[in-house]
Amino acid sequence: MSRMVIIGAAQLGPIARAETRSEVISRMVRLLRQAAELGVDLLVYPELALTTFFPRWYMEDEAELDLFFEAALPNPAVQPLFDAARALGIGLCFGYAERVDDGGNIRRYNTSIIVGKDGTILHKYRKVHLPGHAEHEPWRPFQHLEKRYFSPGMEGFSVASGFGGMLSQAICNDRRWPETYREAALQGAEVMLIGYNTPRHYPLAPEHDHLQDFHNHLCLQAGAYQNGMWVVAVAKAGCEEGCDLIGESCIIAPTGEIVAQTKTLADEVICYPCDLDRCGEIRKNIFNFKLHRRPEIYTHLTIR
Ligand code: CDV
Repeated sequence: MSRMVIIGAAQLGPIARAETRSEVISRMVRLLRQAAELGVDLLVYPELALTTFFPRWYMEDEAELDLFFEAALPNPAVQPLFDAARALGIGLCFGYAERVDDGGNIRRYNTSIIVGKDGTILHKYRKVHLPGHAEHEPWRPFQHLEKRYFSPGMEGFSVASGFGGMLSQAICNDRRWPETYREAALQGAEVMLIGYNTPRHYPLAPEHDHLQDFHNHLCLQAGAYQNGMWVVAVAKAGCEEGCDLIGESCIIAPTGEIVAQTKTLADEVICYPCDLDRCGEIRKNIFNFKLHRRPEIYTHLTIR
């Protein structure tokens, strides 16, 4: 089996609050068709790809909140994306808001899935690092209520085999934490797929607003290099309901080099032929975990 996989990043421009699932899915299918022309094997979309980034609004009404969630996937609204991907022979990765009804006990997660070329779900990940706050903070120009609307994923970082290699997923804020990549790399991950919604304005430290693009690539490139893995990072970008979201979606080689990057803040596809054997350039050498890691010394990480 070939170890070359053409991975695409399907950046989405802003999604309005009033935009329906069908309208969003049509946009996603349009990008999928562009990716097919480029020979893409696996197409990656952003975090919470099916709706606007709703944690920016405070909502008390659960029925209103649930409009942004999926109770099951695939469902009739999302099925056209699964059908088109299967017909074109392309795998998918996308984020969505997941609502679980466990015998009347409702839990909500910020979730992402990888779908194989045959339409089966290969991997599911629930966001571990939930940023923001749980209560309404009216002083902010916009809310970031992930801590209110989602439970943190307790399954942690895991891997799945597919597309000739080992894949893992993380979501947005996870990309800033080195443990994310290392947990996956220690399980053999060769590709990390990450969707994000990152406002340019960070109300707690606005003096860092001009560094948002830099910090985005800084942590993604470090994660790729320090773990010898491909990283595919995909934005929801542009001015969404008055909130500016950064773009610069990119594909990063295990050397830490950006090999493809979007140029717009709108719907846009980029891709790159990722040779999974290139992970060895780093993992058999400078970051040979077996030879050089010293977990017995990292006691603050390994002992609670
Ligand atoms: N969606 C996110 O997780 N956004 C965060 C912001 C709030 C800092 C991020 O890390 O990009």
